[in-house]
Amino acid sequence: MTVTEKNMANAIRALAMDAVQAANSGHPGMPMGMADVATVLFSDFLKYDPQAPKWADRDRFVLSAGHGSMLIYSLLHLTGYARPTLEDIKNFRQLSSPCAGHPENFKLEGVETTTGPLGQGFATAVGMAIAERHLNAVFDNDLVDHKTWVIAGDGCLMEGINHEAVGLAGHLGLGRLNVLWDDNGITIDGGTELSTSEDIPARYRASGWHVVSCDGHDFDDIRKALGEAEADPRPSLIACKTVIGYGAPTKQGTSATHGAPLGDEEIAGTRDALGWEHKPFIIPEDILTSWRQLGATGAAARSDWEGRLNGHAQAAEFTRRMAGELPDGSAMQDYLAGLAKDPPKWATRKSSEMALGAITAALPEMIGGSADLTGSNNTKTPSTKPLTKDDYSGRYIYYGIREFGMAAAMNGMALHGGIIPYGGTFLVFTDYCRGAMRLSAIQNTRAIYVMTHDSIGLGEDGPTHQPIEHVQSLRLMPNMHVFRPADAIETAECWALAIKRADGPSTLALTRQGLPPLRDDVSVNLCEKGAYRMKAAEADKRVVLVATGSEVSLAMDVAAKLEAAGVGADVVSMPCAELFDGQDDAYRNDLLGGSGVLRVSIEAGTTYGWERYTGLDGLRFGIDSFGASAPIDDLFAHFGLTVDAITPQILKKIG
Ligand SMILES: Cc1ncc(C[n+]2csc(CCOP(=O)(O)OP(=O)(O)O)c2C)c(N)n1
Ligand SMILES: [Mg+2]
Repeated sequence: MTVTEKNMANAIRALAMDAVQAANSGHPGMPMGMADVATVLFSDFLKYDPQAPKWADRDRFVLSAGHGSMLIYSLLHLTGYARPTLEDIKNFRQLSSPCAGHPENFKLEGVETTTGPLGQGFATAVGMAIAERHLNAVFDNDLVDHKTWVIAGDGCLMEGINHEAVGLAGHLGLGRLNVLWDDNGITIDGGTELSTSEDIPARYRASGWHVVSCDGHDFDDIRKALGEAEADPRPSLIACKTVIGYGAPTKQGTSATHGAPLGDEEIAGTRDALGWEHKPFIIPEDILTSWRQLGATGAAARSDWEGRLNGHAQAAEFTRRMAGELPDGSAMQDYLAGLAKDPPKWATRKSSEMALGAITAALPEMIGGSADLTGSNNTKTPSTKPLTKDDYSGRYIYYGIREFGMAAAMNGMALHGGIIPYGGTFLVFTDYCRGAMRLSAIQNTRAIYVMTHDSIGLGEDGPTHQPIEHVQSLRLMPNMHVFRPADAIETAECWALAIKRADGPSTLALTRQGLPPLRDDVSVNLCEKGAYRMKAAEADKRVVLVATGSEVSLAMDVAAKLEAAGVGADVVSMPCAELFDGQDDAYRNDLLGGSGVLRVSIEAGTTYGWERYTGLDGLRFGIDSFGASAPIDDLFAHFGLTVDAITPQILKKIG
């Protein structure tokens, strides 16, 4: 019997409904609705090789509608990836299985990015498409020549981040980005008419996209639409009219199929309706063979590409960048030596700019940018000319006022490989980026967030712009390293650590205001342990002052005052609490321990959480309300962050 495309698609449907039923949780509707479209994509369009899932010039496929995870698990299994096995699929959503509730890129090769928070997969794919064009321009067609395909649902298109992603992709003319929209008119609450009356194609066209539609259950029509999308020089939206839960006799076309098992009776009815007589998790030999043959066809393109790479003059450099390895030698040594000779009084945002000057000159894989605050974030360097529609070789992206879109695109670039992205905005607007920063942390991406104006120290812009809880709340995020350097040398050291960190994101919290230099020794990167003793007590040690960023110099002044009163005080600078927490007990106790010693924290943000280092009997100086609009000196005085306000409280406490 010849295997029809419908049969191949039905294999996806069956795996999806049976796995969800077995797990007694999950989302069968989306994979069943998009099975036909996905079958065409994986048959005739997507460039992939299950034997070499990480091959650099593969097309990137992003399942932005991550709740439909059984769609990608089925496809990976059927086309012959080593994982997931059928056993893995049978254990869908169980601890032992890589087939997690939502696709996780660190669990399965072939899953390019972790998805689930709607809209972010799409926006991440924009970053992947930028990375592809950039590397194509820097290298050539022989090494980099692929597309980015996305499956997105109504939810992905409705999210606010979609507007940012669509605007950016249209502006940059990312013609190799093709989005297959699962246009099923259904979300969880019911029909999309409950919540939207937007003319989606018109919005995309107005943003410079090409839009085409098809009947998502007519193979020829799907093929025609995908072909048109592929040929069009603009990014494409392919509106695939589908029926959610296709095949389920009483539930298809309704939100009942979205996120719950269909139930035994409905599943039996679906088997009848689809003509699928096989038992759960049984894929007939001929259908599996057809899928495996399809999966095997990509090997030729991959080996052709390997041949081109092997003879390529830039093979070593391309391979280095894609592996995320840093070039030999230190980008920083000369720069640091210069700082040590004549330590400057810069704001740390300025110090960051100067450090970046050295780093971006040495690391061509760095692509910077800012969400319309280039002159404030100090993210542009002489080496990073603009990346534009007309010149993708540039290394600086004007993201516009799209903080969330920027952060998601940074993830996409990092995940694509070959690029180390950094991007800036005001620290307070990490609230706008947070969803993507969290996915950076979950996915271990080397994305570097340059967040300036990091406290009330920014002055007159007032409470809407003054971070209070931000630094501490980012520290709460697992796998996020938060750096808050105190002067130009610490800033350079923190940058070096962020770059070196291949398996996770970093946030640099940087000041608007100038800061006095505190260091002149650059022989060792003292920030590497997260915290270090900047000044040792001269008189008998009674106090340890722990501070970060702009408050380290304040702590030094407080310590001087204490010493003058005969009270010995250490000052510990803690530029990265996460790194400090990773040190052994001996190091941590040496810095903060000692009985009878009062521990005091000073940070111009929430005091919440500082008990961790001061203990309950310590003192915590910070700000537990919103800020205020005033000149900087008035603000620090108003919030009690001055030598005169702090010192007497310490003296009183130690009696
Ligand atoms: C940011 C975000 N908000 C909410 C959810 C919860 N959620 C998961 S799927 C879904 C509905 C999505 O509708 P659609 O994209 O049309 O998917 P379909 O029901 O068609 O499969 C919602 C609200 C989520 N995953 N991410
Ligand atoms: Mg929908």
